[in-house]
Amino acid sequence: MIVENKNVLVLGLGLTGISVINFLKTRTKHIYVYDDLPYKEILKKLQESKIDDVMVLDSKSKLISNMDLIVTSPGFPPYHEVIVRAKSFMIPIISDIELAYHYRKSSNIYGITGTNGKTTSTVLLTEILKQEGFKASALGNIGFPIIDKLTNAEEDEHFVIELSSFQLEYTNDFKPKIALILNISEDHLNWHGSMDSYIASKAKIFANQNEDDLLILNYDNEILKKIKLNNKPRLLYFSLNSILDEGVFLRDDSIVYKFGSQEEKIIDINKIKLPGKHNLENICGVLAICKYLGISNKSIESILTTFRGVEHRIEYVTTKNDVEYYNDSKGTNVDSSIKAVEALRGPIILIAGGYDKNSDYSKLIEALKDKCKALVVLGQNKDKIRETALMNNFYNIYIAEDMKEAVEIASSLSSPNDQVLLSPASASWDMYKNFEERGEHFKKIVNDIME
Ligand code: UMA
Repeated sequence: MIVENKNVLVLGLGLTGISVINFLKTRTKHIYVYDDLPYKEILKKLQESKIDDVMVLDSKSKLISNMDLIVTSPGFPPYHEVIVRAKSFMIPIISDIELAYHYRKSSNIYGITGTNGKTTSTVLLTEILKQEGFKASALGNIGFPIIDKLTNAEEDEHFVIELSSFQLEYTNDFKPKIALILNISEDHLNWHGSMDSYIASKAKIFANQNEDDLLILNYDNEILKKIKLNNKPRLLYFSLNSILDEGVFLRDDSIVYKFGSQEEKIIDINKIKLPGKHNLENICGVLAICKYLGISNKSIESILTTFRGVEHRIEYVTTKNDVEYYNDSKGTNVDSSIKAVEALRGPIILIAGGYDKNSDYSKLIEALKDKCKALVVLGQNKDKIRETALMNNFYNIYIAEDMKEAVEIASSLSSPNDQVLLSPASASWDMYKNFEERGEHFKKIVNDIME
């Protein structure tokens, strides 16, 4: 057991930190906490969460060197002063994922990661498991910290865990029974420092797997096709572009599963309600898990013919004057926004911009040239996106000071049959608490304007 009678420092007092403190309360010797917030706000947060009996440290505190363990929240980058100091004292640093894994009550753990599509795939798999009669929960980066559920689980409960690269970075022993990596493309470079380190964090999802575990990879993603496996989990691919010897792939209009010499049609793609090619990829990845677990095609079909996606991910908001409005606030990186643009039929008026993650927006501009009639930019990186657009010969650009102005400009530029899409290709942290708050604000403005 890793926390009993130890001095544990918890970094961050958000969803993760609070859940970790509540877990540690009855187990450790002393709990210390650190957050960049002003001291007054830290006390307020602790009070609101009914947490006492913890000691608040500042970043220069000498006590940091006395810690036995640090449990960090995913938002803390590796270059954060406290993390750097802790490393210099050789203090082990883990994420809540690692901590929860050591105290898990069930081993039915399915980890889903990837640059895009994690949330949709996590919800989809959970719904299919429930339809088949299993007790299942969606946890992790989706917005529900895992520690409480995993440590109070029934043995036969199933956990579908959405894992971000931040959460995986600080794992050592964590091992899902099934790991799915949907895709890898450029994201979070300001946190990880380089693409190699981002890929290395993602690869931790399978680092401890062995022949009793399953790893599912996207055969169409060049990075995943080449990814190095030092261990030997059972490997299964999925693909939209290739007929595979084994795995889940498209044959004509059907998704099929091939295993050994047996090939089985799972579902006709025309019956699927989730829009977009990128979602077909997510579905194939999820179906690889389902077939491995022996889930019936009846349960799969019953969900896929009704499931239309999750909030903030290419979410249809309303139609006014024959113009459709879509909220894709979860489009927090370039690749994710390209997928949203590809998923809609067009013509699109795109609202983009927010907190820059050291991204290159030229690929986004290339992708929107054929389908977008105008681009409205806002947020911290609005000038950077605008300059990239101009350099790439896309000229119909408008600058907005806030979301209300962005929606007003987009709406005034639109004509019947157009689609207005909020897909920022950026994080929300310059103007909002999180992407949910940004998406809610967008939807409210759209609906208010419509009235
Ligand atoms: N904080 C600091 N210094 C920092 C960073 C954070 O002091 O450098 C403090 C903040 O003041 C705040 C607390 O830490 O009090 C917040 O911690 P956090 O940013 O780690 O956020 P949590 O509330 O713990 O939420 C985290 C995930 N957030 C991030 O990874 C940034 C949530 O994912 C996740 O749902 C939740 O844990 C439960 O697992 C959100 C996210 O944006 C949705 N994820 C990124 C993404 O999807 O792209 C990775």
